[in-house]
Amino acid sequence: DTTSRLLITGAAGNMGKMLRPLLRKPGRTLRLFDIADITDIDPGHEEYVQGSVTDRAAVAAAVEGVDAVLHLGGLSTEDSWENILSVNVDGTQAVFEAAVAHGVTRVIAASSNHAVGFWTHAEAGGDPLPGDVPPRPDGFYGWSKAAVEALGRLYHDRFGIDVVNLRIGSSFDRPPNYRGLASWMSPADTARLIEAALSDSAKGFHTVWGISRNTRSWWSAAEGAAIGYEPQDDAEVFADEFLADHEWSFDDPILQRVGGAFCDHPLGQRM
Ligand code: 15L
Repeated sequence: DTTSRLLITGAAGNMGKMLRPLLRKPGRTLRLFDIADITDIDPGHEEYVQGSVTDRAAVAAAVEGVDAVLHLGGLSTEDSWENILSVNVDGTQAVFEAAVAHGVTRVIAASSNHAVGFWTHAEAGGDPLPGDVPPRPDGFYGWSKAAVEALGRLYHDRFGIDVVNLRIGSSFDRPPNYRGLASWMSPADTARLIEAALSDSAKGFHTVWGISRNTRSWWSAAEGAAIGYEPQDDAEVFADEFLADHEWSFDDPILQRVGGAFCDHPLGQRM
């Protein structure tokens, strides 16, 4: 890929922190955008623009002059309807609007498994759950991610920009809980997925699951493979640890639904 300047929104968040060292490469500058302070900039490879996705002028300034945007900025779990609308929906629309205004032709948007959280293992019928199942959000947060995916579709169809929606499972250093044996995406695989999403194979419009090659995954790998994503890690290496006090069964309400416990969390209540 020829991305010489990549904007990362939400660069001070969990994923941003994890990804900065992994996305650094010769000839590429990471422009980091976040409302929070970032004090450990690597001046040879990084620039820092402070601001909020809810500030359109700040978003426009951050987008100007980049080749691609990795949009991670937003609320990452359930929150009030007002906050979700302003940060995740308005915030994402501001990013797309700025991309069009400044001729940026690629946006990679962080969506989430919670956009389709109420799909069940039984409904997948023994097949991997495809990337194109209709939205079934499991809360206001998941609903905003379905809205983000649809905004990407709109900006792709209207303006022809390349859009990759990453329907992320659990992107952390290690699986956060036993559900993570299915939903985990390792840091190295997360970086691999983003490199694939920046590559020529990802031109057009794509919605891909963001997971590692987990033995227990039941979400489709096909959409990722189509853009050249080849995951290398498997959460199974953590199985002994997590299955010491849990039996693995798709009758378990946490495991039977894509969104797990999010499906039972009170709507609009901050997690
Ligand atoms: C998400 O969308 C959240 O941002 C993250 O914190 C995890 O909870 C993840 O989903 C998950 O489902 O594990």
